[in-house]
Amino acid sequence: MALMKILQYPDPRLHKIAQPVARVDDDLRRLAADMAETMYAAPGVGLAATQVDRHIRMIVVDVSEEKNQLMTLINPVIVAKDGEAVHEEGCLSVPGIYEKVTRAELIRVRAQNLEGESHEFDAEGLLAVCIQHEIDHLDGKVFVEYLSRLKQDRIRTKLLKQQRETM
Ligand code: K1U
Ligand code: ZN
Repeated sequence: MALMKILQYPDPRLHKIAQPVARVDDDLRRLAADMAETMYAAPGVGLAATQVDRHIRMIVVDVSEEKNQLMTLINPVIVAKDGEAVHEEGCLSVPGIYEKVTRAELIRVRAQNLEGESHEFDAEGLLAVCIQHEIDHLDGKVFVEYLSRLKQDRIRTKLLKQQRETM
């Protein structure tokens, strides 16, 4: 397994649209394992393939306290949504920035697993927030895009300055 580099906002590659996964094979399973290792090391509770510059529709998520409930979702789709909830979100591609975002409270998700089998499940709370945040990444959307233009500009300026200082 290997740690992968996480793209940092405002990298334009974060806005690429991820393509559907056509075949679940050993290469994909290796990428999923590397993404999980990268997420746990960060540490984070989710990671989308987009964030490691792989533009395919796969995410990893683990919102458990014990870090023992890893979910790998391939071609995830939200098939139903209900309610609204506001949560504070962070993003491994936007380090040090935490902002409130309104999203659906309950979602029903359809996805394939690492055996290529399709399944559906309901999610709420942090799991629902995290899955919506990660699917946004696959669609080229970063959570700061829910904020005002002014806040987005401030975040962009702050992160570009940080990136220049650590070069
Ligand atoms: O997509 C990402 O960058 C991962 C992101 C997922 C997320 C967290 C919170 C709300 C929405 C989406 C993160 O994991 S940010 C780091 C974080 O929130 C966290 C890190 C360690 C323990 C608990 C949370
Ligand atoms: Zn993110």
